[in-house]
Amino acid sequence: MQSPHVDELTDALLAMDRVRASECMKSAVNGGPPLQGVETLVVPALDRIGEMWAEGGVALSQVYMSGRICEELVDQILPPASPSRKRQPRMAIAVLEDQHLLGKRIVYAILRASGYELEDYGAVELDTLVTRALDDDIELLLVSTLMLPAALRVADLVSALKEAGSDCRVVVGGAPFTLTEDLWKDVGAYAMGATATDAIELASAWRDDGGGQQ
Ligand code: B12
Repeated sequence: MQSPHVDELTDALLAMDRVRASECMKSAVNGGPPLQGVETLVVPALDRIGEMWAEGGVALSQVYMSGRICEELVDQILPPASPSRKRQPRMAIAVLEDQHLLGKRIVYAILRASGYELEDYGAVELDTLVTRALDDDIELLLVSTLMLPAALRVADLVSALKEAGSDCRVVVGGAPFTLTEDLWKDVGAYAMGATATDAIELASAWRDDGGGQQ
């Protein structure tokens, strides 16, 4: 469901008006769960701005500033981390060969706020990601990609981990996977998440689903 404030936030972002954007966010959250504000307002507004940019209607600088302002808004509203952290499964999150960091940041913050402990590898190249996941003995690797070439590289990531004898499950998310229904299966991912909430469900389902039984 989309928030009725999406048009207003889109206008404020394109005008690079931080104050109006922040007020809009506050009205949308209005005492409710902060994640809902992000999923129903920030994601659709940025999606719309991305489409406008693809059609030549707005400048890349406006897309960039919209992303930056949304990062600030998300930092302001996401809840603090839970004090009793869940350390299972051993998890990490990364953006693979891409600089679209906002989605990863939200998924990371939401998982931590829900009590999960996980490594944040930032934006990394394939080789670094494989090495770090193996060194840390990661069991659930969350990978965010927003560009198609990066999404296709997940296939190399999955084979490199398998070749090294790892049972690590790779879960993917981001625009290419939401736009092309079966892409996550084609690249050999274990699962795909369309929202940050899906990441929580995937982490909690890990054990019920046979994870960690070796
Ligand atoms: C903001 C933005 C930028 C900003 C990024 C700022 C930042 N700090 O992140 C800037 C201006 C830097 C940028 C640059 C570029 N961009 Co850009 N950008 C966008 C835009 C408009 C929004 C992305 C975003 O932040 N969305 C909001 C976040 C919260 O949503 P999200 O990432 O999808 O994450 C949510 C879910 O997907 C999910 N999720 C995400 N990851 C994961 C992972 C897991 C495991 C799970 C469970 C869930 C999950 O949870 C999140 C919360 O709900 C998109 C349009 C779009 N539809 O995505 C284009 C878009 C991704 N960009 C695009 C392009 C082409 C570029 C550039 C190449 C432009 C250029 N010519 O330079 C560069 C490349 C930069 C690079 N090398 O990475 C294209 C990609 C096309 C393609 N198919 O490859 C898009 C789709 C625009 C378009 N319609 O054409 N961009």
